[in-house]
Amino acid sequence: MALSSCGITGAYLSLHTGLAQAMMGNSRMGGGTTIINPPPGAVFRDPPEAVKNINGVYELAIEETSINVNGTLATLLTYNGSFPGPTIRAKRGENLLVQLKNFLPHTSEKNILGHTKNITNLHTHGLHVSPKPPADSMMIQLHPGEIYDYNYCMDFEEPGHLNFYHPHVHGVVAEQYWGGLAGPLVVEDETAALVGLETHIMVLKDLTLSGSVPEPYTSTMQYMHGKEGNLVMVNGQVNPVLNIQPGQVQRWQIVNACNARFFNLALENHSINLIGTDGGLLDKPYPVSSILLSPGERVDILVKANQAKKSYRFLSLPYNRGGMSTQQQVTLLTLSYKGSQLNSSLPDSINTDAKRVAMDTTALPQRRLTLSMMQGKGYINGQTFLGMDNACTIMSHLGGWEVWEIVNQSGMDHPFHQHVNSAQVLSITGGDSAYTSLYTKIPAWKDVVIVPKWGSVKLLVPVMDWDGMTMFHCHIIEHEDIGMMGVWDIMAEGMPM
Ligand SMILES: [Cu+2]
Repeated sequence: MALSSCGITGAYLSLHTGLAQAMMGNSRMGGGTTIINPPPGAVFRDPPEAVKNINGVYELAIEETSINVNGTLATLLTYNGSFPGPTIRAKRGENLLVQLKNFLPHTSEKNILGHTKNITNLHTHGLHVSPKPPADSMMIQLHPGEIYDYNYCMDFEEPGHLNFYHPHVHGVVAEQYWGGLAGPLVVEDETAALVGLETHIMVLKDLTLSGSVPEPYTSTMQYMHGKEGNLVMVNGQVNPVLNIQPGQVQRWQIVNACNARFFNLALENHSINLIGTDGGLLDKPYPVSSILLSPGERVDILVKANQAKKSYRFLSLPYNRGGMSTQQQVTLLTLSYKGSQLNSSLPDSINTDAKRVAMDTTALPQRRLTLSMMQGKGYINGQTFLGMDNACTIMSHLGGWEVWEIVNQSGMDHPFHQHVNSAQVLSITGGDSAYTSLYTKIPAWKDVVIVPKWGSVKLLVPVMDWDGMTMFHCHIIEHEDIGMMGVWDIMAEGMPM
């Protein structure tokens, strides 16, 4: 039996919507869509920049911190006291050094899934780095009080993309992520095409507070649904005001760091010019009127202030991700024209290396991964994740290409994420036609792709540069915690399968 819209949803939905309306002064429009349209808030802030210590190491301390969340002092989980975490920057060819310190309280308390709280680690989502210790290994676990020195060789990294870091200990990720733990990780550009543009990082994150703490997980249904917060924030701010000069072009690097909320991004009266995706920069700007951004996905866009001199809302338009979610229209930020006229133009060309891979795929290894949900658990090929040695496991040989078909046997969309290697999208069945026509045509590299409800996706997956044990999973974080995750065992060349 797969999850579909069901009778249990009513009570949760009315509570959810009621809370949102009470806190935000929201209204409802036709077709069951809730409008979250808070008044313009404070001046937009980029996340703080992380600073290396004298040894060239980024130190990240995970701790409970009192944070002003839309006027309420709340205890969140933070990296270095910041919500979202500070921006880490790295370059191709260097070694990225990060020291992670778990300063969470000692506890033997278990969550409702039966996993011990406050154990954590670091996943560098989007980096093409080794999945072995001391790099992006999911087997590293830090108990409270423990410190770990991560070292990521960036020799094979693609320049010019926004990634992010967050915890990845199975069973407790959703709570830690919901509690505040996510931060941006930029791989610097090597193109001259974007030099001099005013650039902003936008970490999209939602949260519902219960008193002064993030609303706790109290039911399996919350894991099945995935939590969506009634506060929808950009860099921890509700509807901040970002100024732009008339005629100016700005670059926005955006990551969806929500547990389960999908965005359908649109800027009133303006085109969005897509120049980069999860895995790097595109060959040229692609103008779109709106673009879906599921949990874990990133977009790199250019916005040109070519309209009348006033304010415009950056919105998330209604989208039905299925299951039990309501459709919402959310105002994310307000773009305010201010200052003297500029005459900036969009670049014609961005990344001349960006190409769609032209390859006869018929002789490549073909894999089929089916995603399903049942009775409080998530499954891939009928197996729920119970550990690295007890999960859906695929074995690949380093140095080749593969075709993965991801099939969704449930009534809600699942954003499918594979670690280490980004892929190109060959085809998508079902879902949003604009998303499909975009990602099956442009030279994009993706590590998260929406697998539409009852639909499927085919990916062309390179297995390059790094061997070791890594993961693939649904990036609705709750679904990962209830087992919609598998192991990708990449064998070094010459090793027998
Ligand atoms: Cu999912």
